[in-house]
Amino acid sequence: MTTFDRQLLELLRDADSIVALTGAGVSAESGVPTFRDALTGLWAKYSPEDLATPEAFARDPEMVSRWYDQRRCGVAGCKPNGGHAALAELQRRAAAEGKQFTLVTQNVDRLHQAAGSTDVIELHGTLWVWRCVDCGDEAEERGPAFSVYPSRCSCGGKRRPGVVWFGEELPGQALLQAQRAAGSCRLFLSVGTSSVVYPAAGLIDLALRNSARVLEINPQETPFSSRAHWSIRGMSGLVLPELLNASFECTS
Ligand code: BJW
Ligand code: ZN
Repeated sequence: MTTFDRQLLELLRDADSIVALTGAGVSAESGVPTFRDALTGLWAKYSPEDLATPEAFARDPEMVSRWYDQRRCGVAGCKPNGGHAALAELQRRAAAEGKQFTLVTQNVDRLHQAAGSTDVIELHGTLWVWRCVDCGDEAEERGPAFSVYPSRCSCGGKRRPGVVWFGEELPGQALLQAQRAAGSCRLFLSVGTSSVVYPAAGLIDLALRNSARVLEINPQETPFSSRAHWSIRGMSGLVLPELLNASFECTS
């Protein structure tokens, strides 16, 4: 059983605005691979330049779509874990008390929504929506693996996954909303992200510059660890539920 800092528990209980930024680590305990973990991360086996850029899709749409469709089908078998559930609970608690809670995710798996979180700000899109590169038509794909790669739109155009690749702009409205929330919150939680991909990682900076308290939950150190007010080295699926329970029970 972890003992948490009392000030952190009180802030988690009392703060009138909280932002949580999540990354792939939040879904690791659900069986979704992260990107940069040394042995198990996707980028340990595949090169991001070959798969996660618009140039890669233009060069080899078949390979890129096949890889993303495999990931879509893999995630279909994954369930949210205790970390997702705790963040959904934090949102419900905040709503009941008339407080602000904003969940910003870099994840493309929609496991937060599966756990009951609402109004999730998706900075890097989602694996579940595919978009025609010619007419822009979007469709949610929850079915079995595609039979043709790249899959085709009714207009004949190639369809790409609705994720944000390197060098692509993030969805403007989502980024703006996330920046506004980060720049005005009291407590910022950075959970399961290596904090090396921008502009998402810049949200932590924005929160720090506006005097928010920052809690990081990650088994590994990140470029922001030394600036976080609290750094908990652990797995979010275990730490978040314990932390939430402790803050519920905290009386002062
Ligand atoms: C656990 C755990 C457990 C394990 N519990 N934790 C400024 C400075 C430098 C570079 C740039 C900059 N601004 C822009 C850039 C370029 C680039 C960038 O940031 N590059 C850096 C990598 C150097 N950014 C971009 O290109 C972005 N676009 C952009 O800026 O456009 C500008 C523009 C303006 C106008 C016109 C046009 C363009 C786009 C970034 C898109 C990122 N896309 C990806 C792929 C999505 C699709 C897919 O799924 O394939 O998003 S890359 C990948 O990284 C994915 C993730 O969302 C993202 C972040 O990774 P995340 O979530 O942090 O995962 P990991 O694996 O890195 O970390 C996991 C962590 O969990 C680890 O720390 C573990 O320890 C921990 N962990 N188990 C808790 N159980
Ligand atoms: Zn089309």
